[in-house]
Amino acid sequence: MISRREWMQLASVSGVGIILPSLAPASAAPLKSSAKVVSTWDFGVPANQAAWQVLRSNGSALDAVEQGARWAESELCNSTVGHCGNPDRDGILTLDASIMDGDGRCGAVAAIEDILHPISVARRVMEKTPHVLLVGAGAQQFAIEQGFTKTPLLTANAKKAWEAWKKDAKYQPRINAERLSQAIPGDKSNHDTIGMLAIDQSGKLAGACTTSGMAWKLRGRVGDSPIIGAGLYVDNEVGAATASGVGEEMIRNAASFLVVELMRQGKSPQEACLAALERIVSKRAEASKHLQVCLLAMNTHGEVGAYALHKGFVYALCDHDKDQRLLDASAVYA
Ligand code: SD4
Repeated sequence: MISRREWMQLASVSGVGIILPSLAPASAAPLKSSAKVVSTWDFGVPANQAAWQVLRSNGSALDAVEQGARWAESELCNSTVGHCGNPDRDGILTLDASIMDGDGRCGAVAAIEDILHPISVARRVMEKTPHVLLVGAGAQQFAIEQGFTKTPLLTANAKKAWEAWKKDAKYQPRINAERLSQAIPGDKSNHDTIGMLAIDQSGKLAGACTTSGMAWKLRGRVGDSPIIGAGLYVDNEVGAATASGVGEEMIRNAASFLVVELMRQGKSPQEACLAALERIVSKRAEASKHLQVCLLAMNTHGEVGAYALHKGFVYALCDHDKDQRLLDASAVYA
């Protein structure tokens, strides 16, 4: 197993289409059809690997994206996804997640505290309740009822970063702050969410999205990631889309739903992502120059496309045992 550090070193080479090592066990049975998993950012590579283990053993896309997202929530330690995430401006770490099956079922949790795997709670919301979205204390109560353990998650580093930030607390989202090579304590590292889309061997789609949201957000702020249609949307008849970046823009424009609807009208995933970004720009042209929005889409044929407002968005693709790639997305403001 390649360590996260090694993946990140590969990623930092940052070329188009870096081919990464084979995932196939020597005795693996051939795949029946073209399963595929894609996800946002460079940590998508190892997260895809977790999802791929499910897809290649003929598991469902839904199980695959849950496993991929779980990897990011607990195995990754960065400031914007899962247990190492930076807290809100009151020093409290809150997590957002959603999951959606291509048949239209979906579940989500927002602003949940001290639960390691919000994506699995989101799945329980989908499967065990008549609801779609649970928030805050209610989401945590439901998780505990479902057997999840309450675990204090805020790390010492995240607390230190928050204390440093408080000294000059001006909340200012930054473009691609997560791509800075060095993490500066108190830096406003605001973007980084894993959005993952998969198609399984039977051609069914699913998606997952999980994040700690924006560092130093107002207490109670919910981003796009747990909002079905904003941070994630999946339809077995058309395709799937997910998002990363400043969530308010995705919510304002129902961005993931918009991408899927544009694909339904005949656009390729890439064209649909671009057209959705053009809509975002047309609504808030000035703000769009300073905010990052990243869209990733896949259609039912397994075609993948991505686009961002600004340069720096990379996504990971795994489509058969010998082909893991990290790709640079095109940008509106190149
Ligand atoms: C949010 N979209 O909470 C998330 C943050 C993010 O890359 O994606 N960062 O707004």
